[in-house]
Amino acid sequence: MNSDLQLDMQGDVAIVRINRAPKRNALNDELILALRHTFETLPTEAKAAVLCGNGEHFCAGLDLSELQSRDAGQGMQHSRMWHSAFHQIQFGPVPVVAALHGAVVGGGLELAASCHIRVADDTTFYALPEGTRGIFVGGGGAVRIPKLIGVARMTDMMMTGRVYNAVDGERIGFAQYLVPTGTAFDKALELAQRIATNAPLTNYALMHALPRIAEQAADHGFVTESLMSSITQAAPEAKARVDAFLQGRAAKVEHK
Ligand code: 1HE
Repeated sequence: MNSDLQLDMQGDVAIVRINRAPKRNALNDELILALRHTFETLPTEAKAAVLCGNGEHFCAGLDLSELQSRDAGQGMQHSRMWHSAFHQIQFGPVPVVAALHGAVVGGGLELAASCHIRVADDTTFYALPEGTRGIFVGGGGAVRIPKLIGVARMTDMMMTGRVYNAVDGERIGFAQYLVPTGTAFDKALELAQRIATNAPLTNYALMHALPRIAEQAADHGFVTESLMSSITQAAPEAKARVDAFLQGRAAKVEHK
């Protein structure tokens, strides 16, 4: 394990923490490879994960001190390395909840976008300084970020250097949860613990089938949905959970 990345288990939730606060958790090649390795080799008892950062910021993006001149082929390979690490987060074994605070910028925003749920505290801000640094996103942001906020907003962020604060970031779709300063980790852990109690096949369907279905032509999507629906329903765990509700042993949907 790279010393800039910590993995701890809290029950059946894996806590993955970027531990490079003096450099604002900027991502160098070793950290990217460590992220990939960590999510490839999570302990088998992990049923969900929280991804967070030490210090005042979640992540300042690409470590700019490592930005070297690369020819087109080397540049492609470097970007593809980021893709494969973030792909492992999005399509790995367990749902990942990102706990955000402070800067969530550049590659840090791309990293957050590869997680399944984002919890932001009041200090969070979002930016894509690639635009003003004369570069482009390369960690999957061009694919994932428009799915959260739309092409028009991402274009604006990159062309004008616009920074979204925590409130507006939640409003436009960066984060699903906005919580008071200093509580993003606790909320993310609470959500991950709840997610860990879901039927594994349901979590699998949400991680691996839903994003693909949403991108399929509707006619194909309906069929894939039916397949996934029938597979989950056929599992004994689904029957046990439905029976528990019918016998009054499972929680109702509550509106507080
Ligand atoms: C860094 C980095 C970094 C900080 N690479 N060293 N990302 C950016 O363009 C964001 C650049 N960073 C910032 O705008 C600010 O640092 C922050 C808003 C994130 C935080 O500000 P602050 O005042 O808390 O910290 P600081 O004083 O600016 O930085 C502390 C140290 O971290 C300092 O080093 P030091 O040796 O002088 O102490 C900074 O140089 C260092 N640092 N951010 C390297 N990013 C796959 S493509 C993705 C492309 C991108 O991500 S481009 C966007 C890069």
